[in-house]
Amino acid sequence: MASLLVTGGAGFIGSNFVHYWLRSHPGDSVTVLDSLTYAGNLASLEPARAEQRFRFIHGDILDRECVDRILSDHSIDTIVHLAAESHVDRSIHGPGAFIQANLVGTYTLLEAARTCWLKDGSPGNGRFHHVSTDEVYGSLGPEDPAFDEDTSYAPNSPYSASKAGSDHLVRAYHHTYGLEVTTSNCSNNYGPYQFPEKLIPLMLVNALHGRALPIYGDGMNVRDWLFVEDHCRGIEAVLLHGRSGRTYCIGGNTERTNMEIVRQLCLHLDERLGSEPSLQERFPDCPASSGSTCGELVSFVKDRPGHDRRYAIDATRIEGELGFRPVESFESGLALTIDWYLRNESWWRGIMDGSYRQWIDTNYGS
Ligand code: NAD
Ligand code: TDX
Repeated sequence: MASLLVTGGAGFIGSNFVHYWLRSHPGDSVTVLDSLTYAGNLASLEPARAEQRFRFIHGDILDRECVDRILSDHSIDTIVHLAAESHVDRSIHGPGAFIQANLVGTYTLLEAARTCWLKDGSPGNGRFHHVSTDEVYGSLGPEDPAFDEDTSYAPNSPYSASKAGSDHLVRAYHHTYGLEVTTSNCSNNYGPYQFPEKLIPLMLVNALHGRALPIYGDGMNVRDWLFVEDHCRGIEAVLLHGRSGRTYCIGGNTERTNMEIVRQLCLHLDERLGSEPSLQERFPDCPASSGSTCGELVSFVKDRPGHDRRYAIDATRIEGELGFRPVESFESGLALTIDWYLRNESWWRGIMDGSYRQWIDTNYGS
């Protein structure tokens, strides 16, 4: 029986990971440490909160005492580190928070793990898994081969630079101190519980309200999309079978331009709302509710500064070594995602109208 600490477990991927792990590993316990920034949402953990094997701790990965206490009080043997500032646009406007959370936060966790697990300098029983991103490798040209584990680092945004720095720290703690670590660098995720500032949920929520769909630049930037539960399966494969000290790239083998993503999302919504009167009643401002198309909401806006053109992952290592392959296609994953947002309106409404934030400030401090 393992005792996991999931940092950032109230965020998008973290909450999906917690649900996936509790479901798939009935003997394990899961402790979440999350400071509940604007991106953290306790409602995303609601289904887990009834489980005795689950505990939520409101705290910051930068708080060394708090991390030390958790590691020893709950005999943590596995850290799955997801806590981070994660939105590229926010990193452009305010890089400081990214350096603190992503770089200093990862350093703080590594120090705590080293102190707890390598007490007498000999290898202990703990494993530190670091969840990172393909953005650390920079931007690809149209004909370039996809990123793999040997691609040189070339981060272009304050976000990706802070993640790159954290990857290097994790590597260094393995080489210098012998800490048992693994790192995964994943492509763009989408799915349930994603904060509606990222491309897919933002476009979805805007389209339902008949608001503009803001496409940066020419809309031809390419991302490699992976359904979030497949990412969770990939992390699981690395945790269970990955080699210590090794890095694994995880991708969806699904390169799409942003325009293709938005077009497909619009077609899907046109079909659902065009044929379901109950959805038309709930979302009267969506063009699809009155026989028109969501595509008419597309609006080209000023490009993101330093906008990376293309990301793609070559997942040969994780496929060959660990037998991991995504289960969902982009089409099935997108359908699941849209369906989830339509069924869970109260989740995203609470974020959009500020009532959730008020509740957090009252109960947990701002
Ligand atoms: P998210 O922004 O949805 O969630 C981040 C969570 O971390 C939030 O719950 C937040 O409250 C928490 N957090 C932030 N700073 C903290 C701190 N100092 N102490 C404790 N908790 C803190 O992010 P996400 O999209 O779920 O991403 C999770 C991880 O996966 C990140 O490390 C990100 O870099 C990486 N990643 C994300 C994607 C993607 O497409 N979303 C792809 C590859 C890798
Ligand atoms: O309104 C928008 N319009 C638009 O054209 C938004 C929010 C995004 N975009 C574009 C920018 C990107 O080319 O869509 C693409 C995806 O944007 P984001 O959802 O912001 O994701 P990205 O910048 O690619 O980064 C994501 O994937 C890698 C996650 O946010 C990171 O945390 C992860 O590491």
